[in-house]
Amino acid sequence: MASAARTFTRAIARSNLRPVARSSRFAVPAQTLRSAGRRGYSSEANASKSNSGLFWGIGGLVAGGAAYYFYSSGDVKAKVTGPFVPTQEDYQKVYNEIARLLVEKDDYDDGSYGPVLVRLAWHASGTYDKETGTGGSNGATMRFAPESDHGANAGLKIARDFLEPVHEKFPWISYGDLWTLAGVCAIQEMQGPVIPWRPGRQDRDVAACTPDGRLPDASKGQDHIRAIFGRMGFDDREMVALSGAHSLGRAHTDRSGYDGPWDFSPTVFTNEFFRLLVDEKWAWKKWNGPAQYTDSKTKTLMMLPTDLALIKDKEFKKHVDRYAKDSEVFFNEFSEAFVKLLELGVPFKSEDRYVFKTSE
Ligand code: HIF
Repeated sequence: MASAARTFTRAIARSNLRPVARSSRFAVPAQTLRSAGRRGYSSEANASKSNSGLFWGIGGLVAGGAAYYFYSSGDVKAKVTGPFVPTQEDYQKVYNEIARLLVEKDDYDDGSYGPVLVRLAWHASGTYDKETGTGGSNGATMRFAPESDHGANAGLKIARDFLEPVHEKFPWISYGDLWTLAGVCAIQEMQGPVIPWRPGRQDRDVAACTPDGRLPDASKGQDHIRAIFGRMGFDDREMVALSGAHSLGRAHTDRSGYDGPWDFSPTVFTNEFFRLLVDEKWAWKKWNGPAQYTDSKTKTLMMLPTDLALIKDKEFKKHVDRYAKDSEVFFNEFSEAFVKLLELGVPFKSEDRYVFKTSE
């Protein structure tokens, strides 16, 4: 299956796609290095107004103070006598391990677990309700039924299981932090924008599970998108920016019932989703499955009814056009919106965010 990813990558190389720019706000050095064809970079400084300066600071006490974890990894020999307080360096190790597994386990879907990790991070976070302050990635309640069985979460066990060995290796990290960090890692490793991230989620028990129906229904239109993402506190611009994540991955008939990828490079983060929305002709797919669109030219791509709503609605369309034209603007605005998504409802103790180095 890894060859499928390569096929897609080759398809990009063959096509006339514009080069993908990375977020200048977060990653000017990255952009330079990536455009020179290199994979690794460091982008520590200038992550955002609120996080300039501190990247090696206190990560917050782990596991609510109840359990103390001690360093047992080979590289730290000293006996630690107090509670383990992870630093950015420790979280970078978690990042590196996820990145390593993404490369190692390439026999899945289009050659990467990256997209399904992004979906896990988003579904863990997207249950947030600003009125009640409930839901969100704090708690990682998707570990439990009924939330794990909610229709919208079908298939996400694959992502949770993928991350289990990482949790075994770094038992001090909460699942909420692990899942969101994995989403950040996946986006960055798939050549997306830098996503500054901060720790602080604490796992909660089954009682904190959110009711079914908080995640979006793909068969609906713009009113539904505004209702769901408005409940989380997003505005139109942010809703459209987030939607660009559908440049990643695919739909599966045995999960949502829908079928197919949104673009020709489902393991590379690009602004292709927007370009295809405006450049291609989309028609209803003729099949026995749920109503979805397919591109008239190749009939190999797909769009959900909620995706098409982004060009049917005038206010949404303005942003679709902006992002289709300018990948750098999209990368910047996506990053800001995704940071916000992952932080909804989390009682952070620190304002400081970490920017992780991508793998070499
Ligand atoms: Fe998705 N999304 N999403 N989504 N999504 C699917 C897959 C992915 C919606 C529906 C679906 C967002 C918003 C919405 C990803 C990331 C994000 C699937 C297919 C459906 C049906 C699932 C399957 O069958 O495997 C709806 C209705 C949304 C509101 C408009 C976010 C913005 C785009 C918030 C977001 O980040 C990713 C990644 C996938 C691919 C998963 C995979 O396994 O490849």
